Amino acid sequence: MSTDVEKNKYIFPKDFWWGSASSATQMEGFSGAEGKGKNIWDYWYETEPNRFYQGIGPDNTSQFYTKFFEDIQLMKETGHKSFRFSISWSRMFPMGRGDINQKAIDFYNTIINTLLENEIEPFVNLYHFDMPMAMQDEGGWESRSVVEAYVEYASTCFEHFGDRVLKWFTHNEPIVPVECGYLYGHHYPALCDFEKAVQVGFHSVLASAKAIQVYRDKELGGKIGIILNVTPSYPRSNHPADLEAAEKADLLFNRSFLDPSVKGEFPEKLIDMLRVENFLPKYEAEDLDIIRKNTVDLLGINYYQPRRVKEKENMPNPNAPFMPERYFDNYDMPGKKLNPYRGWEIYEKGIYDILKNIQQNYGNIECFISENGMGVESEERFKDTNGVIQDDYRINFYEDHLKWVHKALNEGANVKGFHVWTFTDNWSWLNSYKNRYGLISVDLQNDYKRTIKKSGYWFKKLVDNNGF
Ligand code: BGP
Repeated sequence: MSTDVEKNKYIFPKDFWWGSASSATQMEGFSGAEGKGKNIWDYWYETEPNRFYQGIGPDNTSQFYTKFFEDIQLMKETGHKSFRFSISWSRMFPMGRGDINQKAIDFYNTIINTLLENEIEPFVNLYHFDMPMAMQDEGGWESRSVVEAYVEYASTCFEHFGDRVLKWFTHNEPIVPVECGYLYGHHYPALCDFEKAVQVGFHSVLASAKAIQVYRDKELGGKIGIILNVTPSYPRSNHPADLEAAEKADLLFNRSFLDPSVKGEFPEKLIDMLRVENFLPKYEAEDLDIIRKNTVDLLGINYYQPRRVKEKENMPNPNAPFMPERYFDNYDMPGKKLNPYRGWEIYEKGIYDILKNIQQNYGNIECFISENGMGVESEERFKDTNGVIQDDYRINFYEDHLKWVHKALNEGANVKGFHVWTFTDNWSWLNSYKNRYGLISVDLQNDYKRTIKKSGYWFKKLVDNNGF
């Protein structure tokens, strides 16, 4: 008689890190309570609620702040071996620095202890798009003093939680606040200013290196890394003009963080591009040395969609604000597979290409898939008579990506785990609750009631069998 395990084709190594990822602003709730200070999301919602889908703001999230006991039990039920959450900087330090909020320390201590009691390893991220408003008033990542405040905050987290947390991350997708906050208007302060964007990017890299340095000095015995959305840039064709466009997009959006984080230096070609355009950031003499000496131990890779580019066809008005798109046009591939709700292309092989790139060009550094997922609108339509959402599309999405992860692994990629985005349906920035990503649904109309979806049961089986 064949067992389940024998039937499985895609078996992963022992101790593979199966779990999910989340972020403070997207799940905690109580955004103006329990001593927490405002972050940019609280402020933005207060001042421009119309920007948020159906006017739902960051206070009205899945309420992990009070429901975490139930949630951690659900993690257990769905097979989690690890769970990534982020610490809210403005919950720890309501003003960004100075007075610390004891309730925040108690809260995160309880989360960490409860996870460990349930044999779920906490992976802790320090920054997930959530600048404290007091720090934004000082210029956010544009400002050097904010870099110092962040390092103080990181150091405090290591001191309080570093005896039990052995996997730390300095940032989640640090290119996103650069793009969304300083180029395309999706995050506060919603500017369009390439010079500031470059400075914000540089300071985020510097903040990461400085936090790594502080972590290492404390000799706490864990690992520290960064989480990047290493979206591959695929050229429309092999024509040299398309190849060059893809290389430029890759330099700006991927290698700007990947190279300094893993190799300790910015790519020469990127520096040249910025120099030619007169957009090099301001920095101090010792910064490059700090970045060189403090590279990551571990790389988290978030993957949702590829980037496709082609040669720039029409040159923009030279007097218009400088945008990265001066170097390339985005290319919409005909017949692409699409998640229509989020508007993102689904290209499973992208996850393999990233892993191979890390294997071949980044010293095969230890890495894991730190986010992958599919957001779907109006998921209630897939509820069965027992109220369970039959999200087969999500199961297929994960399996189709995991097959490529498995192939990379077989070819020697140093990939240690797979975290789905996300655990419970959560609040998605400007999209609020439009698209649901969870293994577990949250009913906003019924006291945030949690119900495991079909994908949650699938995930449990996946983890139990260590594959599928
Ligand atoms: C990633 C972020 C997450 C999450 C996810 C889904 O880029 O790290 O915070 O939100 O994308 O995107 P969205 O919520 O915009 O649909």
